[in-house]
Amino acid sequence: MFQTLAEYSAASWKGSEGYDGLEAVVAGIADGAQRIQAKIRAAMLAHAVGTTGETNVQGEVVQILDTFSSDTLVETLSQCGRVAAIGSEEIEETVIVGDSPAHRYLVQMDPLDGSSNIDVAISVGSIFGIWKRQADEKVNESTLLKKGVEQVAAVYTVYGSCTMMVVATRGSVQGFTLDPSEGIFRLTNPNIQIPPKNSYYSTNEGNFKGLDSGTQKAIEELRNAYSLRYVGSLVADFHRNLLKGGIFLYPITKKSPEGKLRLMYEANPLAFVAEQAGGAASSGKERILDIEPQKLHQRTALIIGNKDVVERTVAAINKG
Ligand code: AHM
Ligand code: MG
Repeated sequence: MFQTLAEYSAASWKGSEGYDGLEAVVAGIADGAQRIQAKIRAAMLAHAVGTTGETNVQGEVVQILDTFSSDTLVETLSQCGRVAAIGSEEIEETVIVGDSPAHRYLVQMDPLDGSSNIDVAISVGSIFGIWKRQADEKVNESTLLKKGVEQVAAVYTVYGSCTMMVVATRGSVQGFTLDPSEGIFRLTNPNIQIPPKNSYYSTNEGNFKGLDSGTQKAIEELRNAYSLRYVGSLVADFHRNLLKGGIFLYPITKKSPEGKLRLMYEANPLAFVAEQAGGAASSGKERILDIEPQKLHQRTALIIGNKDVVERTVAAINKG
C-alpha cells in the first residue's frame, strides 16, 4: 500500500533540524486542498460557479471559488500553529498570523490557479511557496519579500481527473494522490524528476503577434520540435510537463509588458519544484529564484521546464 502523507512527513520532517513544523504546514495545505476540491466538484450543482462581482488586487475578475479557496487556506494555515504570515493572490495586504517562536514559516499562495477554467470542468490547482522566518524576525509587510532561492519547500495541488499534491523540499519532489474513499493523500509518485526527453511546449499561441522577434523565433523552434499542449491553468500545464517532459512559457507580451504571472506565488514555488526535479526556470533575463522581489503581487515572465530546453529557449529569446 502507498505510504500516507502523514507517515511520509513524520518520517521526513518531524523533529528534524531544517524542517521541524513543516509537517503541520503541509497538513494545513492538505486539509484546505481537500475542502477546495470537494467544493469545486460540487460547485456547479450548488450555484457556486461564477463571479463575486468584484475585481482583485490584480484587476482580475474574482470567482466565488477564488474567495472560498483563499479564505479556506488562510483558515487552515493560520490554525496549523506554524505559519507566521501569509501572502495570497486574492488579498492585497500580508495576512499576519503570529510571531511566537513556533510560527517558523511564511507562506505565499495562489489559492486557485486557473480559475477562469472552473466553469468548463478543466483542471485547476493551488500553489504555495514556503519560506523560513528567522527566530527573532519581525513579522510585517516586508517579511514575505524574500528571494525564491530562500524557499525551504514548495507545494502545489491539481484538482483534475484526480486530486494530486506535489511537495518539494531540497533535493526531493514527491507526488501524493488523494484517496477519496479515505480522505487521505498517499505517495503515488515518489522522487519525481523531469524526464530528459522533452515532449511538449506550452504557451498561449494567441499572443504570438505581441511578442518580440527573439521570442517569436524561440517559439518557432519549439513548434518544429515538440507537440503543443496548453490548458491555460499554469499549475496543470506545469504538472503535465513535470511528469512527461516539457517547457512552459509565458513571456513578456505587448499586453503584459512585465509578464502576466506572479513572481511570489506562481513563478517562485514552481521554479523551486522544477529545480529540485532537475529542471530550470528563468524570466528570460535571470534565474527566477534569484529575482529580488519588490512587491507582493509583482509579475514576471516565466520560462520553465526541462533544463536544456529552457536554456536553449532563453538564449534564442535574447539573440533577438
Ligand atoms: P490565475 O488563474 O491565478 O489568475 O492565473 C493566471 C493564469 C495561469 O493559470 C495561466 O497559465 C495563465 O493565466 C493563462 O493566461 P492566458 O489566458 O493569457 O493564456
Ligand atoms: Mg494563478
